[in-house]
Amino acid sequence: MKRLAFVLGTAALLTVGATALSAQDATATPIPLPEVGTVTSRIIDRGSLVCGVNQALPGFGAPNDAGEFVGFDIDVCRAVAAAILGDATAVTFRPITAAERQPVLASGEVDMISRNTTFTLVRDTLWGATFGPTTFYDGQGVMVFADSGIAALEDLEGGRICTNQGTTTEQNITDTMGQLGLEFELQTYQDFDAVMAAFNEGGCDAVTSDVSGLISRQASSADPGSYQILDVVISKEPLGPLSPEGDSQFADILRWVVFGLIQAEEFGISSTNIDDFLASENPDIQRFLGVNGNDLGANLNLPADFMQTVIRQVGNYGEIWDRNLGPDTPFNLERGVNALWTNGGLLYSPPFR
Ligand SMILES: N[C@@H](CCC(=O)N[C@@H](CS)C(=O)NCC(=O)O)C(=O)O
Repeated sequence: MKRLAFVLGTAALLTVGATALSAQDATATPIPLPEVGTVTSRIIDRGSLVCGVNQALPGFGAPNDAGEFVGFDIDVCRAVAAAILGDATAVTFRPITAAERQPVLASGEVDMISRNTTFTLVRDTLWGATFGPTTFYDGQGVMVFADSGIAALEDLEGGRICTNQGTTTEQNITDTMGQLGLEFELQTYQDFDAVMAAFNEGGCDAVTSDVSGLISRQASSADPGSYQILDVVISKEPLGPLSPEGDSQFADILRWVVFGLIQAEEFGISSTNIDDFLASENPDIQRFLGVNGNDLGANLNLPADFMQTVIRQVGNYGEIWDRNLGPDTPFNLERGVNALWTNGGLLYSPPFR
């Protein structure tokens, strides 16, 4: 009886005070909705999201011929801006090297980073960062000249392997070569342009980085056929966006916007067909789109239809993939493990409720 009274009392309170909580959560103790956090506030005040990005990784983050930043990671910044400001173009892109990621996040120079960044325990704790969901499951590979005769890591015994500083890449290659009992010389450079310059001048026998990065470099080079990516993956590199640790409200927005991109693809909701779903009778879709009285957006201090804005302006995960990395691009990447879980991949959004 006591418990029932509690539940009924809670339900009554919810009806009056916290409409943002959905029906499934009616037994949860109502707490005030989160305050707008410091990072979200400064984004709203300046009318623009400052996003730390790559400027040298075509397909993921790089300026196009018109000087506009484009790429898979760039679209993640745009999706967050669409959710908070209602405008996917309200982003100030701040190009950063790998080694600059932690300092610019700590100094508050950027609101978030979306720059092929591997989620690791040390970064999550010591960088003062909160990682969002993984947007691209990757692994570290090795690229050589196609005519080098190098076909396996063993062929790099005594060789020079190059990569850029401030990356997970340095430790992985050192660990792997050590475990195989292979001597090698590691040469590191400030950015990957310098790595490729050294490689092309004969200063390195191989370059190593995330496979996505190697494919990007190979496909956007003058002579892709002159390079060969070895059939070896030496690490797990789950890449995703991150935000400053101090603002959990902004971190929640980032997390749910990324999940929303994935969930939209699972629902089959895209930028071109979204209007067909507005009258859907599926309660999951109604909650997701913020229609029929649903307002999950309030839990994030966002408009009820924030995911509608994101999808209309940026598209779902699959659209973002195709636009930047798909068959009509020089990269033509397979979805592989980056397919939806329903297609045998790893992409899985928790429920929007
Ligand atoms: N995922 C790794 C590597 C990130 C990284 O910096 N990759 C290189 C390799 S493609 C890159 O982005 N280079 C572009 C540049 O030098 O600006 C990490 O988080 O440390």
